[in-house]
Amino acid sequence: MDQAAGQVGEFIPEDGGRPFFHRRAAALLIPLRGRGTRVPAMADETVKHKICLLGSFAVGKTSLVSRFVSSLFSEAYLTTVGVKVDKKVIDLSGGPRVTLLIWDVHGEDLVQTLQTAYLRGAAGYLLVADGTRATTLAVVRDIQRRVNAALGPRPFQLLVNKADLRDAWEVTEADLQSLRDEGWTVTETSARDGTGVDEAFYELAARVVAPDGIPPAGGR
Ligand SMILES: Nc1nc2c(ncn2[C@@H]2O[C@H](COP(=O)(O)OP(=O)(O)OP(=O)(O)O)[C@@H](O)[C@H]2O)c(=O)[nH]1
Ligand SMILES: [Mg+2]
Repeated sequence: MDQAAGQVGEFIPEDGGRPFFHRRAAALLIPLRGRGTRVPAMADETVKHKICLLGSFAVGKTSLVSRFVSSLFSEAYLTTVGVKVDKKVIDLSGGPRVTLLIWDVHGEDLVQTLQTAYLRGAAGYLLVADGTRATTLAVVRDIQRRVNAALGPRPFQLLVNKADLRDAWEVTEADLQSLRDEGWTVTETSARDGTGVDEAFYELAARVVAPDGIPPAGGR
């Protein structure tokens, strides 16, 4: 993973969490500032935010990341072992340039234990369900409860994936409406044809960088 400094005087911890101030770098910069010297720009000045993709196995987490980061899709199913970290720099309209560190965590079901170590430092997360399997919706509900307990409130949203197979969906509109009624933001996506994918990542990123740090209603 790229651990280059995000902003001058900041250090990005290994787990991709929020940057903290690096005293040694600050000490080097203060004399320069005192003489009115321009502080040289560093190569990568974006703010970095870690987000996680969480959900049952085979719902399409890896495929969604691949669609978002590389505009690619594969029919092949290669289960993720552990975690895979990708990076994408995005420009939020009217907002800052942001580097998303995207943690694609292996799938899990109700009987497994969520690896909370993967969550450390996450600024927000995407829950992923598979519209063709209603059980995957129960899984994300359970994951959300556990992430909330582990991390505290963070912006999140639900992606109900495989929208290109809409005719074969077990998940009903009523299921999704009841989640919306609870304040969840729900987006139907297809990693296969790209439906909703960019929108979902950009919307989460916008919430993560919300100026007051408080996501709009529905983001918790
Ligand atoms: N039709 C369709 N198939 C999809 C879509 N997204 C993923 N798939 C397929 O679903 C299977 C699983 O996709 P993955 O992206 O590997 O799923 P995952 O959630 O990362 O799985 P784990 O790593 O095991 O947790 C693959 O065969 C993909 O091609 C989609 O939007 N539509
Ligand atoms: Mg995967």
